[in-house]
Amino acid sequence: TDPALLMDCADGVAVLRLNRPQALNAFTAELLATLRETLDRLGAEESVRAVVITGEGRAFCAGQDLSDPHVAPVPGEAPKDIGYLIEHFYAPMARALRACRVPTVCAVNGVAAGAGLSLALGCDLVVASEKASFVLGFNKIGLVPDAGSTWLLPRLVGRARAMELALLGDKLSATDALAWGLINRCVAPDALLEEAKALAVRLAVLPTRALVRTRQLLDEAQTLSFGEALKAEGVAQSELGFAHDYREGVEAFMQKRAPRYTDR
Ligand code: T3D
Repeated sequence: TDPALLMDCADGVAVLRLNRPQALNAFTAELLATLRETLDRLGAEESVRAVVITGEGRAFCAGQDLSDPHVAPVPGEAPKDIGYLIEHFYAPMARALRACRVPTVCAVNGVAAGAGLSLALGCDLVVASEKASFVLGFNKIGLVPDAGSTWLLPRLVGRARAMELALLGDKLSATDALAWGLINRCVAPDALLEEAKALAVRLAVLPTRALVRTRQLLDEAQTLSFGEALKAEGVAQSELGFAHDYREGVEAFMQKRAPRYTDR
């Protein structure tokens, strides 16, 4: 059988494809572990400077595979501890994504449901096909949103819209998702991968370390006061000020040439 996660690399961009199309790319524990390990590994590979995540087939990802008897309830059997799955598979994947040492772009090719939506929103930039849609759906199976979506959603769209998505669980079209500020771009299905790759290539030639530090600062500032955020910016700026890429960036600007960034 095909591996559940496919990868190819070109121009400093690694493209990851969730590859369980027959199951709408639903997550298994194995797929979650592979995704986490892959994100960690790619972040440490010098030749990789950005990651694109997309799905094979008509869906992006339907969230947890509810037909997996190891996880989902089976009639007549005792309930399983799904907290274990969250702690050891979903949370580590979400953390690896948010801590990835290179920028991430999601190319949402079809429906993103449950933790599939969390995966998409956890990326730095999100491009969706006009055919894509977003649905939390946890409300319909008696669970709470997970894999980071309780944190991400209200920050992206505000509490009112986050509550609507979480409590009603309606499917949001890609055009509405764009209008709501949930995603960055909505493009024709045929243009999706090229658009996502083009954004990733742009990110790949920028100073990786500064980009990743920027993500970290924006995330951390959510719980800081204005004064604390100013301090955190100062710490990061001082660190980057000693690094190669700052010197290279200014030098290239003054010499009117393209910079060559290398810091990680
Ligand atoms: O243990 C835990 O659950 C904890 C972990 C939590 C993390 C989570 O992500 S929980 C949330 C799990 N996901 C969902 O609840 C979403 C369920 N799926 C849907 O709501 C819909 O299928 C979609 C909105 C994703 C797509 O709708 P649509 O109309 O395009 O397709 P469909 O007809 O509903 O589905 C097509 C097939 O895929 C269908 O099977 P069939 O009838 O062709 O044999 C459907 O059962 C199957 N499928 C869809 N989602 C899943 C799935 N099979 C297993 N797991 C799924 N998540």
